[in-house]
Amino acid sequence: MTADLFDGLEAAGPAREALAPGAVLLRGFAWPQQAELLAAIDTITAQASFRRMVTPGGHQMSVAMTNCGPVGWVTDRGGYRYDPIDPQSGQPWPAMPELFRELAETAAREAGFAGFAPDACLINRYEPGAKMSLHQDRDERDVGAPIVSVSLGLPATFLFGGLKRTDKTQRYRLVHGDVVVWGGPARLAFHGVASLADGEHALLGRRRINLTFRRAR
Ligand code: MD6
Ligand code: FE
Repeated sequence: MTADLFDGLEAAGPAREALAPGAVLLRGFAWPQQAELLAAIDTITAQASFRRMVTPGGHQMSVAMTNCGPVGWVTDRGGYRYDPIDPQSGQPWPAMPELFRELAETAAREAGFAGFAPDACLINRYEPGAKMSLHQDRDERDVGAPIVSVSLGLPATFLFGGLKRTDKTQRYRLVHGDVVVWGGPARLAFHGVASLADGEHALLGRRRINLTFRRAR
């Protein structure tokens, strides 16, 4: 019985995988909190619903987004920014649950970035076919702080490249409960998510949800 469980873990890869200097994948790190995370996401999205934002270039994103915390990442025809107000409701974003803050802080510490205090949590929802093109996360004032990324629901292929858009990318499969921490020399690496394959997740159905925690200001 125990052997079977361990076989499963080994099949998913080692518990800790270095993607690059400064970037580490912590397999299953959010697994113990999964039920509370999903309940908190439901509460947040009841107040600030998922919406597909428009890029400055006028394209509607395939990924639906919302936020919690003091500031939220938004995009519209005017550009990308962190905003304390949800433009959809005119209200502040829902508060960041203590559970979120703690998970982000402990994952960052585990990866060698002690003292991470996120002020923004972007919540991404992928349905089959949704993807995120190669980009850098560079709208944050202080790129000295890492980013912590939590994957829930359907598996995704994460693309991870270098500091130049044209650098070769590597592919990693991220599954429910995996956490990627990303800072230091990797902080401005290009990355993206390949078109989500269809499937059925026991808790989330035909969806992947990703939380990314940042120190934005
Ligand atoms: C996603 N993640 O996994 C999109 N950015 O849905 C990101 O864009 C990302 O996972 C910076 C650091 C980690 C990430
Ligand atoms: Fe990103």
